[in-house]
Amino acid sequence: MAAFPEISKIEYEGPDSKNPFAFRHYNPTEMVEGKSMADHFRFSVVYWHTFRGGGADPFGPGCARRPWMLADGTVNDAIERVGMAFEFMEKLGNPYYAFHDRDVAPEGDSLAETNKNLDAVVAALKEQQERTGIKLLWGTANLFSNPRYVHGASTSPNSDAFAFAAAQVKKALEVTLELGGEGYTFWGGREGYQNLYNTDMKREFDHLAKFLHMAVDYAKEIGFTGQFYIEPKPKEPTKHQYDSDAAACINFLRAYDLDQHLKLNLETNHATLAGHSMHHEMEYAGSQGFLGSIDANTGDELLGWDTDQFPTSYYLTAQCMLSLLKYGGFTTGGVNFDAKVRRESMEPDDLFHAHIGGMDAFAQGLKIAAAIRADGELDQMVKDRYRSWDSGVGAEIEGGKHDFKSLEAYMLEKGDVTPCESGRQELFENIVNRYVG
Ligand code: XUL
Ligand code: CO
Repeated sequence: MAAFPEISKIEYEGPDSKNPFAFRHYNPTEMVEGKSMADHFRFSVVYWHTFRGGGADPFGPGCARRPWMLADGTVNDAIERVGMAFEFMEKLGNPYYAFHDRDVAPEGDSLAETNKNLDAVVAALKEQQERTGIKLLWGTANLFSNPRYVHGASTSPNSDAFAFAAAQVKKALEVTLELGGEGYTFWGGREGYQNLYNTDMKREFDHLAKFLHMAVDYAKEIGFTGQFYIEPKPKEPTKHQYDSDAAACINFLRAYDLDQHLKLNLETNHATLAGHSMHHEMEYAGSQGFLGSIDANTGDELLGWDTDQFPTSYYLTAQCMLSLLKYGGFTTGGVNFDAKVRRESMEPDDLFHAHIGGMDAFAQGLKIAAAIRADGELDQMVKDRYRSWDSGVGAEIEGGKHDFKSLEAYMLEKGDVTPCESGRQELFENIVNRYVG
C-alpha cells in the first residue's frame, strides 16, 4: 500500500520556488568546496521519530495520523511499514537512515523469538535498501524502554540487565553488519543516576566501559568495521547521564582506553540541555579529534526539555557547517535528523515539510559557511587576534623554549604586558550577519 500516493519525488527548484514540496537550497549535485552537497551532508532519516512516533507527550497520547499506524504490532505489520518508510525516504531523497532494533521489529515472548522477529524485518529492510540504494548510517539498540532496564542497562545494579543488554547489542551488531551499516551508536539511555545515595558511581562507570570493550571485541570478531559512536546527553531520562557532554565523554573514553574505538555523535538539543551550544560541542569534539557524526535537531528556547524539533535557523546550521568544514567533514558520519514534528503537526505530509525544511536549512548553512571561509576575513581576524604567538616570546613558549623562571626574567625586564586589544565581538557578529542576511 502506498503511504504517500499524492506526493512525488522532492526536487530542487531553487531559492525562488514557492512549492512547499520542493527544495529551495538543497541541491544534491551542487558542488561546494569541491564536494557535492549530498556528500557533505549524508542526510539520514530516523526510524524512531519519523515512522514510529505518534506525538505523545507527558500530558496525553499522540494524535498523529500515519498510514502505517493501521498496523497492530505484528511482524507482518512491521514488514509492511518498512515499505512505507522506504517510500517516504525515496521520495525525500535522503541517502541514509538509522534505527534502533526495537523501532523496526516487535519484541517477542523470549529473546530467541525477539531475535527471530528482528531477522524477518531485517530481511525486508535489506530488500528495500537494495531496491532503493538507501543505506544504513548507523544501527543501535534500545536499552532503555523495556522495564528490565529501569535502573539502566550496562550500569544497572542488576547484573542480569547487563547480560541481557550484551545479548541485545550482540544481535544489533550482527544486524548492522548484515545491512552494511557504516556505524553503530551508543546513546546512554538510562545509563546515569537519579540519586547518588543509592548509586555506586565508580562501579557503574567500570561496567559501562567493560560493556563498550565487549562491543568493540565482538565487532572485531564478526568483521564489523563501521565506526562506533557515543552520543552525549546530560539528562533525560535520568537526572544525570554519564555521557553528559563532549568533554565528559572524551574523558571517559580516554580514561578507559576506548578513545581509539569511539567517536562522538553530537546532538544539538543535547548540547543545549548541557548548557552548551552545538557550535561549542562541535568545536570541542573536532579540536580533540572526536567529531564523528551529528544528530540534527533543535530545542525550544522556552521549553527546558528535549523537544527534538527540526532545525530551521541558518545561524545554527551555518555554525555546524563552519565547524564541520574546519575539521574536514564527515567520513563515516552524517547529518541524522533525530527530530520529530510537533504534536500538533498530525498530517502525514508534515513529515515532508519538516525534513525539507531541515535539509534546506543545512544547505543554506553550508553555503553561508563556505562563503565565510572563501572570503577569509573572519579567519584572518582570528589569526590576527593570536598574532602575539607567531613570533617573539609567544612562538618561544609554543616551541617549548621557556619555563616559569625564564618567563619571570622576561617580565622583570619588560615590566608589563603589551596592552590587550578589543575582542571586537560585535564586529565579528556583524560580519557573520553579512553572510546570513
Ligand atoms: C535520545 C536520542 C536517541 C539516540 C539514539 O535523546 O537522541 O534517539 O540518538 O539512541
Ligand atoms: Co540522538
